[in-house]
Amino acid sequence: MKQLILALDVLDEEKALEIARNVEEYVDRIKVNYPLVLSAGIDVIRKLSKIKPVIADFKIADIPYTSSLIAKIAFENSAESVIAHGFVGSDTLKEVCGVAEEYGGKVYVVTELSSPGGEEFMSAVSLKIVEKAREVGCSGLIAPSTRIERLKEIRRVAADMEILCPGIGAQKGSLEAVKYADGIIVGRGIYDSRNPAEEARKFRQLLKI
Ligand code: NUP
Repeated sequence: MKQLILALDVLDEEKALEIARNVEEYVDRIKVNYPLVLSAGIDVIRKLSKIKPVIADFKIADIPYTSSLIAKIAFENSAESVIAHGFVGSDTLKEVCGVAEEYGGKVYVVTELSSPGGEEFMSAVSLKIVEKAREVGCSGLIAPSTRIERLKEIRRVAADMEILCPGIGAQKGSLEAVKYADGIIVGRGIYDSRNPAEEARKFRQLLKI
């Protein structure tokens, strides 16, 4: 079954918990990012993880040692998985995957950002990033729904890996991404709508195709 992942980029903890409870019936996991964690504090991960497993989207992109500390903090605070950047190279990815393994957690690697700028530098190396991520033993990849041709390429070389796709909704990514992804990540399309539960229900329906 393909997954629906809620990207919860709101700034207020109460609001975040309220939205998470409203949509819990329809979403598989919740992804937090810096806006929420820097405003509400790291403990918000633990609180949300009582509702659904939490992906900590810290886009880890540092030297191996510093990256391992970031991953450790995420897992110590109940994150189920972390997101790391791939362009940093295999030493950092190896270190982060090592930490994840200690906690029984997962690591997803960003191939190329879904925003237009992702094409300026990252598209040129994203297939190499896929190879490195696989070599190191990372669980999965983040790939754009906003550039279907790139997503297809990434799927082609990563047939054996889990792929999560952001960009559907506010970034106008294509729903066709559902065909190539194991899960979609939707933020504003759900939490900024008048009725987040209803929007989440519709996305859940789409994943059944
Ligand atoms: O390439 C990426 N694109 C992207 O949008 C990698 C990501 N991790 N994200 C994240 O997905 C982004 O930081 C945000 O948290 C979420 C998309 O939110 P929205 O555009 O659906 O509101």
